[in-house]
Amino acid sequence: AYAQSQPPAKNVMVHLFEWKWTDIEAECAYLGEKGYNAIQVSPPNEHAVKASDGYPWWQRYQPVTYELDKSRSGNLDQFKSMVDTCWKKHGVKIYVDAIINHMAAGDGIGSAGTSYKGASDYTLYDKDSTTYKYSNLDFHNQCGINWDEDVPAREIRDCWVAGGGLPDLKTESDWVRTRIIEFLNSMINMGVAGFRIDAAKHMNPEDITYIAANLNDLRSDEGWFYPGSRPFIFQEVIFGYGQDSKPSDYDNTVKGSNLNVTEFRYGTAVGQKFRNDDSGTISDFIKYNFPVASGGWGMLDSAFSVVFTDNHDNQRGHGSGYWTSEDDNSIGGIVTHFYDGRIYNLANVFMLAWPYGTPKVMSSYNWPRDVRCSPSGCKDVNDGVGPPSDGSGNTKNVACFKDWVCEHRWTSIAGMVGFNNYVQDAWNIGNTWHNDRNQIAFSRVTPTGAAKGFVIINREGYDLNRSFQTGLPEGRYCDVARTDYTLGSTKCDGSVIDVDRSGFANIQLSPMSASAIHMGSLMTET
Ligand code: LAG
Ligand code: CA
Repeated sequence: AYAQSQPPAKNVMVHLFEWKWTDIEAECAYLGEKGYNAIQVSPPNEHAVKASDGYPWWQRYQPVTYELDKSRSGNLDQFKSMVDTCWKKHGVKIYVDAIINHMAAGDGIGSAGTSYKGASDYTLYDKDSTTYKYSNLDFHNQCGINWDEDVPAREIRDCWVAGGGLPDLKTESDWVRTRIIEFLNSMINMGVAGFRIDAAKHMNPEDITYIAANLNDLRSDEGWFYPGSRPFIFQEVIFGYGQDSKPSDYDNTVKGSNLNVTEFRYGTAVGQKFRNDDSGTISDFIKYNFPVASGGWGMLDSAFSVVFTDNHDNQRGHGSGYWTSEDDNSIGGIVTHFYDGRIYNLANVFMLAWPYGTPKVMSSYNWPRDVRCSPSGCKDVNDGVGPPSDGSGNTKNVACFKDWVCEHRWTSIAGMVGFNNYVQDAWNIGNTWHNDRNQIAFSRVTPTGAAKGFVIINREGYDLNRSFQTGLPEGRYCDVARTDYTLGSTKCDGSVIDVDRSGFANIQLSPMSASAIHMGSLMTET
């Protein structure tokens, strides 16, 4: 008899892009049940309001103050309540998207009513009769990054990003560092468990390691984290060929905790193989040893990498996204995103099954994509459109599968989160199979050779019927890629897979679908 095991660890994050705090708080029950470890939330501090641009999503990447009351996602009480409920009731952590490289461009009035003057006057906090400000002393001289040339790292890091518009903070100065540390600690003290460091590529790695080293431990009072827990930090460093500020400059360890890096090369590779552009098929992952624990395919070590099929930038042609040709439907770059439908679904199944990095699931909203092409390339003229709103920049409540795409609730993706948890310690692959084109299968195997999960992906326009060696113990398993399965349940309202006493299973897969079973979806013991 085999006892139904507990998952060894939780590792999957979801980015609830532009969701309001109240909606996230409500969603945490679902996320906890499915086994999600953490949520990346949109920047919570006061930001620019760009009414004349139609309240674009990117206004939140222009910080005005470090006050958390109020951003487009809600006010301070709602933020605190979300952090509290998600962790204490549902075991889901909050990671904050932290914009610390720069401040808002130009002059204006922020989302909480604070006025600012670009690069010369920002009132960060006004607390306990002490006012903390950034003045012109706190910014680098204005210069834009000229990507057309061999750009030295210093220029990438000290010049102003976003076309030279965003005032670049002197993150090397004590004053600036202290303000940033206070800002991040204010959130740690509320129970926040980690940070995405936006535009990390545009800061010196030593500035980030200094800030990281001076952050508080996570909260450890009753009901919070183990004493001595460090924040999970992942730095946004977009890999660019030949560029001087690169991911391997940032994979540091501070106080025993790895500072992770966004591994954009992963999403590019997964997009290329799954989309079947000119760059191969998904069999290549098996044939050419897609990275497992240590790097390969140019990527960092698994222990330093945050991986994703797409993110809020490259799904709409921002950030690393780039345009190819008019007949390329991969608008926003060669990554795959929800517009690709089943291809995207399968790419996420692969990401959540393969033992590399800390996976991040993207959860998007719909927008009226409108791509216009010219000889110099293509652009979505609606790439700035913000979240579903009332027309005055007030975000609507989430309605999944309508204006909000909710990829994290797609059956296969949600089911694969549990798979990923249950196979955490099985960080090798085994029982590999491929058809030299777009069908693959593999087991997740522990260092001592025990299989804990098995997955098959059929990204072809025809069926796949075959007997597979799964490596798993005999029993009846719920297929978590095709069924909305509740972990630990003895019921499977969908497709089951029987593994025989020698570990074989007959599997029938229709076109563009996947199957996955794991020790946590074993429903019967024999
Ligand atoms: C990033 N990486 O280092 C993100 O990948 C990138 O998407 C962020 O820019 C950037 N950091 C700053 O946080 C986003 C938009 C930009 C937008 C910027 C500031 O992608 O398009 O720039 O946020 O809101 C906007 C306008 C620009 C303008 C600039 C300054 O789109 O045309 O020059 O504001 O006014
Ligand atoms: Ca900088």
